[in-house]
Amino acid sequence: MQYELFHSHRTPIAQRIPLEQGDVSYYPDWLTTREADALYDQLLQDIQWRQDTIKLFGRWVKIPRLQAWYGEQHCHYGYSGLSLAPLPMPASLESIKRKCEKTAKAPFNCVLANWYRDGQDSMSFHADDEPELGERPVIASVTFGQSRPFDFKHKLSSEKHRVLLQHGSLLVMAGDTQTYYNHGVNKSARHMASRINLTFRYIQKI
Ligand SMILES: O=C(O)CCC(=O)C(=O)O
Ligand SMILES: [Mn+2]
Repeated sequence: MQYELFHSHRTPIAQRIPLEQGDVSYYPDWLTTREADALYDQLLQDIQWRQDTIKLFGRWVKIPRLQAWYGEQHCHYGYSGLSLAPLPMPASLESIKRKCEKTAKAPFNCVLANWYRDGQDSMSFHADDEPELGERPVIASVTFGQSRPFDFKHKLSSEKHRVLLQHGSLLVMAGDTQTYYNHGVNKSARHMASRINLTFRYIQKI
């Protein structure tokens, strides 16, 4: 039997992020505070967190956060010399995945989990534009814990936009967003508590 974590059937309220060539919607109160608090604790336990090493300019370095990769067996994830085989999703991730599918109106079959332990943990600017994600991928990003600024930077122009991703929020990136923009989470000199982010994706089976 599938277990459901969510009992509220509210229609979440979307804010459109004003990117000239992107398609990004932000749902600040996607989860109730109670749901988000409970899931934060559950995910810290359920996820097999690891600190991976990547090759940067010829040197092996530890990435500045912990991560884990879950999904269907054919879903492989890799960059900069790192290759991750998918673990099967625990019930908590499956349940969040189904809720993302309802809001984003798109299917997902894998998720990258990131744990930013403090303000020194970060993710550098990148686009989720790997060929296995297909053209114009839909990516659903769910945040728990510390709010952190999430920055968009146009790949060719000087256009920039910042969104503060709060506890229990959902950000859906679709359309040409990955084609035209990079995104990232900067380090912060201020005190930052811990934050978990989940990015659900869909990898085609070929
Ligand atoms: O932590 C975040 O908000 C961003 C994560 C991200 O961009 C990714 O997993 O590709
Ligand atoms: Mn990303």
